[in-house]
Amino acid sequence: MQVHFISDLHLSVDRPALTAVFERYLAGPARNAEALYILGDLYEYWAGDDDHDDPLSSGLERQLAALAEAGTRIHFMPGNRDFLIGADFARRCRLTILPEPSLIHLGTQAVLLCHGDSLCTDDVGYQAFRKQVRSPAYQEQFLGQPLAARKQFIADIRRKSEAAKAGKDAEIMDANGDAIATLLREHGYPCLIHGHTHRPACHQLMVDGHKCERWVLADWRESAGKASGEVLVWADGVLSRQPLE
Ligand code: LP5
Ligand code: MN
Repeated sequence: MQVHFISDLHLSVDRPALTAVFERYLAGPARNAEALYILGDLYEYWAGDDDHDDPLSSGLERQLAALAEAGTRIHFMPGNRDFLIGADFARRCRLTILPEPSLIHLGTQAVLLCHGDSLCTDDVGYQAFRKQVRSPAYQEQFLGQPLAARKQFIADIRRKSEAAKAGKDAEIMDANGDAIATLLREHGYPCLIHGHTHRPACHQLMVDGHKCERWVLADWRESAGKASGEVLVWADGVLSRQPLE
């Protein structure tokens, strides 16, 4: 029995080789998993569930549904890029949307899942932005606008975000130790799996005398037409990283 974890694919029509890696994964290794957890930023951005008429989205939705049909339960947790993914997308892909954070069990091991951006508490500018765009009232107002206007607005945010990131110290964009400890304490000191920071690692830490592990998922990449990804696989009680091409 296997359980798979992926995040930060940032799929977009501009990265066809990356989409191909994901398609091969869905048709191949993912079929060995009883459950697949997608921990956010599956897409470069998501403007609303009505934004799916391009070949990228419609093809991927069919392939996710085919994986579910073949017996893999698919769970999606929103990232900071695709938190507008909603019930229509979930129905089309035959997946369930998980609240953040979510506590699951792998055998006897409790495992807490989150995207990871909520842990970056030193990034005060981002946390203020996050609070605003995660408000249901703000999202309702945004989703009420025409798709073209939403895409334009997102392009503007992305430009501003890239400019803001260029002026930030790398350290403030990493997960904060106190935020991690608080989250683990609140959930009974489980193992933690998250993405977002693009700093894949397995950290061993002590919280209130409890030994905990924090697995940070790798981001998927495409450069000069060559793409690669990674899946964290739980099998026989052990977590390990498997490269994807
Ligand atoms: O994604 P990544 O890793 O590159 O950067 C993030 C933070 N940036 C973001 C913005 C997204 O990348 C792009 C937007 C995605 C579209 C989602 C749909 C939104 C539609 C509106 C919803 C109702 O998340 C970046 C972090 C970085 O992670 C590391 O943690 O630093 O945060 C920023 O750079 C944000 C800036 O600090 C402040 C905000 C600038 C944008 C201002 C826009 C003003 C409009 C007001 C709307 C609320
Ligand atoms: Mn992210």
